[in-house]
Amino acid sequence: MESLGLQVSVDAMGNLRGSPINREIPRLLIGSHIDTVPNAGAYDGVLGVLLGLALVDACRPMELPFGIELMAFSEEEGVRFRLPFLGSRALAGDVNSRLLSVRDANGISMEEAIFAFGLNPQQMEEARLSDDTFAFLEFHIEQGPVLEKAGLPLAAVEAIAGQSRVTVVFVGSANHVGTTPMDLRRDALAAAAEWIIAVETFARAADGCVATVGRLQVLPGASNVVPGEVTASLDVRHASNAERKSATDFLLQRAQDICDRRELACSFRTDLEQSSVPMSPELVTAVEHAIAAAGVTPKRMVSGAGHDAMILAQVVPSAMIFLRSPGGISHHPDESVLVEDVEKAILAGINFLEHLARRQ
Ligand code: HGY
Ligand code: MN
Ligand code: MN
Repeated sequence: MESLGLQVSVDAMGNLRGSPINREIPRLLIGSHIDTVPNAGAYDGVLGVLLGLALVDACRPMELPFGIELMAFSEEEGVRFRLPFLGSRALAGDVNSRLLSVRDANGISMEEAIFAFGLNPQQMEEARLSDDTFAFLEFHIEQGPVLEKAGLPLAAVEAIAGQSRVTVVFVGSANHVGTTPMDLRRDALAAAAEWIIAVETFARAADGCVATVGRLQVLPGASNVVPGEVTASLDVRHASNAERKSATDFLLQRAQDICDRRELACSFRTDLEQSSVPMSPELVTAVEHAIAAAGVTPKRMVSGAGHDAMILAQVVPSAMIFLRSPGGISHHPDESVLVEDVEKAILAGINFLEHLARRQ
């Protein structure tokens, strides 16, 4: 960023920003996240930051009537605090004391973690998006099979599917595995396992719905103790908010029914209710034209994965350009991109900047 003449700073939520020196002109924000998931690939998020750098570099001779601010968002995935989009929420002015009080698995609050990192959460207001930002563009890998199946390198994202993240706790009773007869057990892991199959069975039959139990904590976690308590994560996605909510309600009711029959207790904590978010229709059309001008058949699609653009879209017109994911693989070390697709993305990005320049 510094080598491109940008002013580099880290804001109170840990976002790394490269801001144009000239603060008098309107600016376009380009960026994505630099955190990721455990055992991940090398492109989810960070590719969008590097493509932003490449565009700033490529457009230097263009004398654009606007500046480009680069953003490397912190904590988009929500792995540590079970809450995603923390960096982009700071730009949207959506960080409050309740959020800062959320604690990680070691009991450390978000506020304590920010201080420990050497930042000051009291300066969160300064992280808000600057008023003269007129649009946000995020490049991102598709993370699914659609573009590979269509034989296309790029797509314009028209909307980002909503997501519900709920923590479900199954409470039975721990006991000795050798002395407790099967009909006298209240096995929390057996109950959770029955529910996990019910989640998969439901989602397989529900058109356009994906539902996943990705994290399981089993207590006390010894092989010779009947599991007394299981904490499970539920992640439900659907392009329609109503369908997603009814699917989530149905799956939580299934957990309750299974626990009632097995004489266990269960409790739910909703960690995230994120509605589907449309991208700016005008910018989606501009992205389609920019893709076509790069010699690629334009295609629109909905994103099943969440992105910082769904938070930024609440405060500034936003657009996303997807790049093909070979094998449809993501959140896995085998995640990759094709160099020629990255080249097309830069070309489409330059076309998009020229379109914005003509529009200013
Ligand atoms: O979970 C997601 O949708 C994204 O990877 N943050
Ligand atoms: Mn991700
Ligand atoms: Mn991502």
